Amino acid sequence: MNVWGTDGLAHFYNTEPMNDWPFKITKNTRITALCGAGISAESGVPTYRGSGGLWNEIEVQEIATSTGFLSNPERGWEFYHERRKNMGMCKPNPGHEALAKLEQDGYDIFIVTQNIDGLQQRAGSTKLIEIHGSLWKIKCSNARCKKESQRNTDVPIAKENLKCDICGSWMRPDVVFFQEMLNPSLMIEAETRTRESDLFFVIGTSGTVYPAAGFAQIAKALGVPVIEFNIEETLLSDFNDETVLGPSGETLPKFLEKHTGGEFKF
Ligand code: BJW
Repeated sequence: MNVWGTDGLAHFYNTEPMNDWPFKITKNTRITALCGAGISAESGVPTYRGSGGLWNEIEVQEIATSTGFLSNPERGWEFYHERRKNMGMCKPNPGHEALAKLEQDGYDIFIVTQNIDGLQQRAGSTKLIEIHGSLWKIKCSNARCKKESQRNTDVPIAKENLKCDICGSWMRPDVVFFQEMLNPSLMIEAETRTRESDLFFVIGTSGTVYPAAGFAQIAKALGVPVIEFNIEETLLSDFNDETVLGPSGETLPKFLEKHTGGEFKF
C-alpha cells in the first residue's frame, strides 16, 4: 500500500519485503536500529502500551517514577520481581537473532535499545546500548551515594540485598523511570551514531517516549533512510520512509536477506 503523508511525500506500508526499494545493504552500510518492546513481543515479553500492555495494569506514576517507587519500595519490588521472573523464562526470537547474526557476519549494525530485558545481548548482539537501563542491574536510590550499579539476576533478590550496604537506602532497579534523565554519555553515543548512519531502523516501538523517539526524527531530518518494522502504524510512521508491517521476527530476517541481495542468510 502506498500512502501520501502530510508532508506530501509517498509513504509505503508493506506487508511483504519491499521489491522496489533501491537500497542495497552492504558491509559498509552503517545501520542504526532503535528498538522497543515490540521486538521482544514474540518472545513473550509484554509491551507497555496497547492491548495487553503492561502500563494498562498498573498506575505508572506509582511504580515507574522515582517518587512513586520510593513511596512504597516493597510494592515496587514486587512488580519488578514478577517481571524478572517472567522475563527470565523468555528466550530471544528470530528478530533479535537476525540483528545479532548481522553483526556476527560483519555488517555494521549498532543497536540503541529501549528494552531492559537483555534479550538482544542474549541473542549475541554486542554493539548495543541500553538507553532505559536494565532489569538485571540494581543501584542505590540515593543519588549521592557512591555505590555503583551492579549486575544482579536473583529472583527474588534477597531482602538484605535490597538495602544499600554503604548508606542503607533502598536499592532500586537500574532502569530509567519517567522524568529521569537518560545517561548523558549514552545519549551522545546514540546521537553521534544516528548522525553517522546510512540507514536507520525503527523496530517495535510506539515512538511515544522521548528522547528515544527523537533519534528517528534526527535521522529523517538528516536524510538518512528510515525503515520501520511494526505490526501497526505508529506516531513515527509519518517520519519514516517505509513501514514494513508484520511481526519483526518474521519481517526483519526476510528484509535483511532481500536487501543484502541474498548475501546475508538467516
Ligand atoms: C510489535 C510487535 C511485533 C508489538 N513486532 N512490533 C511530553 C512530550 C514529550 C516528552 C514528555 C512529555 N511529557 C513527559 C515527557 C517526557 C517523558 C515522555 O516521553 N513521556 C511520554 C510518555 C509523553 N520521558 C521521560 O520522562 C524520559 N526522561 C526525560 O525526558 O527526562 C527529562 C525530564 C526531566 C524531568 C521532567 C520531565 C522530563 C524518561 C523515559 C523513561 C522511559 N522508561 C520506560 C520504563 C522503563 C522501566 C520499566 O520497564 O519498568 O521505558 S517507559 C516504557 O516506554 C519503557 C520503554 O522503553 C518505553 C518505550 O516503549 P516502547 O518500547 O515503544 O513500547 P510500547 O509498548 O509503547 O510499544 C510497543 C510497540 O511494539 C507498538 O508500536 C506495537 O505495535 C509494536 N509491536 N508486537 C513488531 N511482534
